[in-house]
Parts: sequence; structure tokens; C-alpha cells
Amino acid sequence: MQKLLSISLFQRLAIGGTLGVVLLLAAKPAVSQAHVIEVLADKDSMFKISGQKKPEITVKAGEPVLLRITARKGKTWNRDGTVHGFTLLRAKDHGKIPGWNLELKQGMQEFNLTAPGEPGDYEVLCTVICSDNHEGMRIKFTVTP
Ligand SMILES: [Cu+2]
Repeated sequence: MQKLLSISLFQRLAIGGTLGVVLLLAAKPAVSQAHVIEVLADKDSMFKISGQKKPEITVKAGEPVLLRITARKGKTWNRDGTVHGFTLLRAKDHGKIPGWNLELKQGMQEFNLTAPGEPGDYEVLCTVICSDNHEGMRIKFTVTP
């Protein structure tokens, strides 16, 4: 009886350990598979993406996105230290996308986000009056199926 019990305890530990390893293996690729996008929100009130003349972002609907943004303050900024905004809007009705209304501070910051589930045309706008050119601080944003 004693022996039986100790075997079943060992088996339970073994199963628990195996489950733990399986969960770890399952969790790791999800992080590394995120679509990494690096953006500079610059002091001249321009969003910049290296290698692109005009800033454009294309993501797949529903994919995990790691947004890495470096922000440099322009001529003016908000009292709470927000130097630029990064807000995603649907092009057709200017509807905001939940989770994509970001306030940027000076320096580098990362956001783990999920791409919109609905394919189509979107636009990123800066929401901080950061200079006279603030209105032009935009990124064309496309969601593919
Ligand atoms: Cu701005």
C-alpha cells in the first residue's frame, strides 16, 4: 500500500513536470513569433521607419505585434511628459482600435499588441500637439487577411 502510494505520487510529479515543459515549449515560440516593428517618433514631428521613405506598416489580421518606439520630443509636449501619441484609427470611420492608443515618453518603449482583426486600411496619428507640423505626423497602416 505504502509502495503503491509512493509510485503514484512519483507519477504525478512526472506528469506535472512533463506538462510544465510542454507549456514552456508552447509559450516560447508565441513570444518570438511576434511581428517586431521599430518606429522613430522624431523631434521634427515625423514618424520614421528605417529603410522607408514614407512610414508604412503592414500587419496580418490578429497577429501579435511588438511595437518598439523611440520618441524624441519636438517643440512642445504635454505636461505629463508625453511627447508624441501613437493612435490607430480605421480609415473608413476613424474608429479607434482598442489597445492602440499609446502615449509616448522620451526614449525607447515597447508595446505588446494584437493587430486589428479586420483587414483594411488604417492610419496612425500623433495625438500630442508636438509642433506646427503635428497634423502631418501619420503612418499609413494596412491590415492584410
Ligand atoms: Cu507628434
